[in-house]
Amino acid sequence: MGDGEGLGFRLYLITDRRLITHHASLITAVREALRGGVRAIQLREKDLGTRELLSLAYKMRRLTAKYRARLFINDRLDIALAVGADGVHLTQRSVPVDAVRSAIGVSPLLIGVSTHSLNEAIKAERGGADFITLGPVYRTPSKLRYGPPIGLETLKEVCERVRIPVFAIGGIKARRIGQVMKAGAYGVAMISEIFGADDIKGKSKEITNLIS
Ligand code: 3NM
Repeated sequence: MGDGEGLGFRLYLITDRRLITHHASLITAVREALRGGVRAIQLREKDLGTRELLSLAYKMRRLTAKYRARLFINDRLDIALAVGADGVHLTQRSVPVDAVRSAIGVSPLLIGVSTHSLNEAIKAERGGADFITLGPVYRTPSKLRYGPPIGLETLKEVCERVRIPVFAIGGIKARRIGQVMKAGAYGVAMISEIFGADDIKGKSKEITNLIS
């Protein structure tokens, strides 16, 4: 994938069903985002057991396929393969990217990796990641769970040092897209800006217009 040609999306929407307050369900909320132009969804519902997650993943697969959007499954290669997802998204605690890469052989499954520093970004690229998220760029409401913000300077440095696409993550809002793209990000990954919006479809449209 090298320079990112063909990835097909610059907005990477990550799920968190606990944030869905204005919609009946995560499925409804994701449908609104897809209607607003989102082309890649990462299913990330870490508290669900395997069977529940699998059942939700099948639903997401049907829904995203209808909109020709890509589906990624957080951490779980087994579930990604079972539902025919487009990719798996690995964390720093997942099975390492090189092991997943060799396990999937010639499969076209895409591999995204969450990274938080230049060192992790370089390792992910060397291990065979198709793309990375890098963050948190800004302070996120989620209790600094992802560590202190790395800032725009680190984002810029990583974007200069790796060739695979870098998605800025962590506290990304519509008003900050200009600065992260200027720092060299290929795209943005977000949760609350979209799933916390009253109008998920409208917010998705606004953001896809800003980055395409
Ligand atoms: N990963 P929001 S930050 C899931 O830095 C996630 O790797 C991060 O949520 C990382 O868009 C983050 O609401 C939360 O800030 C992103």
